[in-house]
Amino acid sequence: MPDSKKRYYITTPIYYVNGEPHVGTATTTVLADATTRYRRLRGDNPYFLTGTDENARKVTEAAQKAGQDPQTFVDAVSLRFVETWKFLKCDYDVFFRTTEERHRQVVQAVFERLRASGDIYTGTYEGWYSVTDETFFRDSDVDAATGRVIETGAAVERVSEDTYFFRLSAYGERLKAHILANPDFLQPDTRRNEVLAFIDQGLRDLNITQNRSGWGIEVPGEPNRIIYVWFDALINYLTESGWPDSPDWRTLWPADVHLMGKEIFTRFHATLWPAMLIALGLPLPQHVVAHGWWLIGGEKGAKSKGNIPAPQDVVAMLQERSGAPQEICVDALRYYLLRDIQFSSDAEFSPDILLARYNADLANDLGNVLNRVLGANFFPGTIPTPRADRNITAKLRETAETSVRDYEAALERFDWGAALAAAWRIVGGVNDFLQETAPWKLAKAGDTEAVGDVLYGALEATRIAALLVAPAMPSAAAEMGRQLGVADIAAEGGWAEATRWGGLAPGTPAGASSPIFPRIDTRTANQAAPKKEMQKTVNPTNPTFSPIAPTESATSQASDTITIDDFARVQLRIADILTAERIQGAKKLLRLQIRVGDGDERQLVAGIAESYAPEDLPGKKIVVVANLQPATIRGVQSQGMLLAATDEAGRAILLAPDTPVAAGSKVK
Ligand code: ME8
Repeated sequence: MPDSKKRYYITTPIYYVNGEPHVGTATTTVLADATTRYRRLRGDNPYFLTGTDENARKVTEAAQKAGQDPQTFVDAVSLRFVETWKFLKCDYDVFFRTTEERHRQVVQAVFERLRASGDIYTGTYEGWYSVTDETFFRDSDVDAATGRVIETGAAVERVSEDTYFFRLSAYGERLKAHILANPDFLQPDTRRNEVLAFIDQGLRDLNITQNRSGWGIEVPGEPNRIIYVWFDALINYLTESGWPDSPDWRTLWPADVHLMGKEIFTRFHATLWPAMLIALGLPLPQHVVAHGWWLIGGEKGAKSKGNIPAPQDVVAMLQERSGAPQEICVDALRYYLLRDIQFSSDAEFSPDILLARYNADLANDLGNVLNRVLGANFFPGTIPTPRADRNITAKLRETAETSVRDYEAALERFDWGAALAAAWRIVGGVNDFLQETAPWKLAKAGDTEAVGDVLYGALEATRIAALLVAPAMPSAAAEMGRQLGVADIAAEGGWAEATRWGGLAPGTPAGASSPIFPRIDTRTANQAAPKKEMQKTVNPTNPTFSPIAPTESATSQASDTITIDDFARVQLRIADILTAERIQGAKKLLRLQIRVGDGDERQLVAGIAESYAPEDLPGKKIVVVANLQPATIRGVQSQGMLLAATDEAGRAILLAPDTPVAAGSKVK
């Protein structure tokens, strides 16, 4: 490593190669990649490690099942991870494999040091081992009736052997003191509390060798003993730094953040690993952060169950449905993973929600915002010059500035959902701004200078939104940059400057504009053919894909309450009724032509014929759900739904704004 300065070191778990990558493992890798890209923008010289954990027993069992020798098997599956991360534009600095010789040497060096210091000692282990979980369990962890681990449901085997222990029990108090003194060491708080409770129960010394030979890292000088795979695997983060021999190891160590799913947090990354580091006299990582799981039909998506889709299949489905280029669909998947993965809870992975996010957030909001300005017939072709003495953009500018601050604060917690929500506040701000300032009217009135003020404000705010989006969706942001005439929307190290209002250079020619995320027609979403794509999931042992039974979708498990995010997905808008007519043969229905903002005229079918005469409706303002899946009612297409109350007599009463407000205005 040529750098002498400390780098911002980000890691994902190193994944077991007993099965292929899927949207679960992809989530942590995309979280790490987006964080790396963000840190690069900030000039923090990040370093991103991912890789594979290859010495596990479950890996040899998977190789056996596949009829391959372990090395051939791990080489092939490991390559699938490399390919998948490249496909998802995850631009890591190192792909770490625990079968590398340099790693064996460091693991053995750690073992020797800790044996010399008395932290590793010999004893007899009597208890349970689960190969699925690669974890030792005590009697109280196992359901005697089923012979399975209570927490995970995994099968166990009885173990009784002379072995080596790591003196974990000696480190509980020091670890607790560190956790209490560093509130952002373990995140989120719910998990941190879980770890404190786990330590309070008393940490027990851990069996760290297994009596077998062959695949795995040997105890130094003892070919019949293999070092326990978790003791080996955790050390990967340190091996990469070059410790202990490289003079540069402090350039990477301590790691800035270890990212992972919640199941490997409490027992391994938040207790065993820091205890090993304290025993070695090494500094602890700055942050250890766990996210929740993707559930599939309410159950954890896992490669051992084969119930969770491969990212490539999800992207293929999006490509087929949208017609957008592959890299744009990759960005859409990245967006969904980052936006909807939860830190303090689990979330359902659902193609329906992905499609709803795609249409609402990407096609409607982000992808369209530029087109609304650059595609308008009054756009002059180059970035206009705003007049310095006009403050028409003051509110929009403030929205952009607070959103940048919110985004930064969210990313201090690695909370990409909140960060992206902040970026979307800018996009929403631009749409509101256009609605309020109505540049098309200014253009009609011939006020070119005022049009310039508005267009500059809208484009500048969009540039800042594109910058915030860039770490999550690099290809879409680059395309936005191209349309804005900005050479490098995400220039390395230019964060402070780039987030400042006024970065767009007046006079620069804009690129040709076209919608980046073509809308997906979701009317066919529930039909069998397209859904089949999503039924392809990862086969745990075979590097090809195999279909499995369809799973229940998230929408069918709705509970009574919704989150603010759920509500935010419903786009309520003010609309003007243009025309209204009866539908032949349908007593209750009217066909309405409505305008939902500039250039957005559509037809909807409403069941209000018994309450309103068609001739009374044109000119009325109503509230509509603008992003409702289109439907065909009595052979008439309906794009949206209007809101109406029902009175005691069962009559429909249209909801309307209490003062006239422009069509397209948001209702929230
Ligand atoms: O545990 N939802 O490897 P692993 C969200 N080799 N994330 C998920 C997920 C889901 N349903 N399923 C998996 C190991 N993940 C060890 C790690 S590190 C020194 C050794 C993600 O292949 C999540 O990051 O079982 C989880 O922690 C990881 O994959 C587990 O990967």
